[in-house]
Amino acid sequence: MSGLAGIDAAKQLAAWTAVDEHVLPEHKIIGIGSGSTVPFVVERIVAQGKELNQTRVFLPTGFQSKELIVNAGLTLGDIDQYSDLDVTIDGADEVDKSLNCIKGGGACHLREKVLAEAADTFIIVADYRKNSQTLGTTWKQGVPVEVTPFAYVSLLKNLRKMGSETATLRMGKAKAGPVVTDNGNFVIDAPFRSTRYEKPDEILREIKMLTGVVEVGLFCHMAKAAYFGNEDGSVTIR
Ligand code: ABF
Repeated sequence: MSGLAGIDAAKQLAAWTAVDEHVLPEHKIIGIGSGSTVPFVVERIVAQGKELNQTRVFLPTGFQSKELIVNAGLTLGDIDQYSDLDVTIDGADEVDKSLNCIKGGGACHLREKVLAEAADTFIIVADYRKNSQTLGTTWKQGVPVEVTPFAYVSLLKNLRKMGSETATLRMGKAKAGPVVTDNGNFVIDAPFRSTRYEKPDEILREIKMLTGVVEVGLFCHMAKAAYFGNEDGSVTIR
């Protein structure tokens, strides 16, 4: 490892190990996720060599991911043209014992889920802070829900009725206005009581049925494996 400290070293370890095991020479159509661990995924892929990477196409899950691919000199692909991916690697806000994930802290979860579903293999990379038994243990911000702006007020009411009493519209850093996703939508963060997270697929289905919901940041039964870099320089693979 390149001498990074603490959490960054853990992210790099998870990313490098996952790439070494799941991005093989025969893998040509590759989905690149979002967040702060994924840059280490791209650096490891670049290290596999220019010649091999010239035979590959890389699909982004949002603006940050696109910039990563372009700045690394990798070939950008479009999901319209490359709808079947070999592998997608992405970060997560939290992962439970069954590899269900909360994703969307970066408001990219719609495109992340599209690329995760379109891939033969979907892999999660994260540092040790994301490795939980049950969702909601460390990630307290709630389930990210991408919503159409027209419906956000009614959705706040319906999510609160559903048990997310503190559901809130995600505001930009300057609080000047709501976060707007790459798809032109808003995000509502919907926290639930801890017991509800024991069946994340039930929360997912209930939220998804609400009118105005575009996508839910719960990825259930999708990841094939998760790689967690640990503080002691080891990696946990689940
Ligand atoms: C992304 O990874 C998002 O879904 C999530 O918010 C983010 C968090 O991961 P990291 O810790 O790598 O920034 O895919």
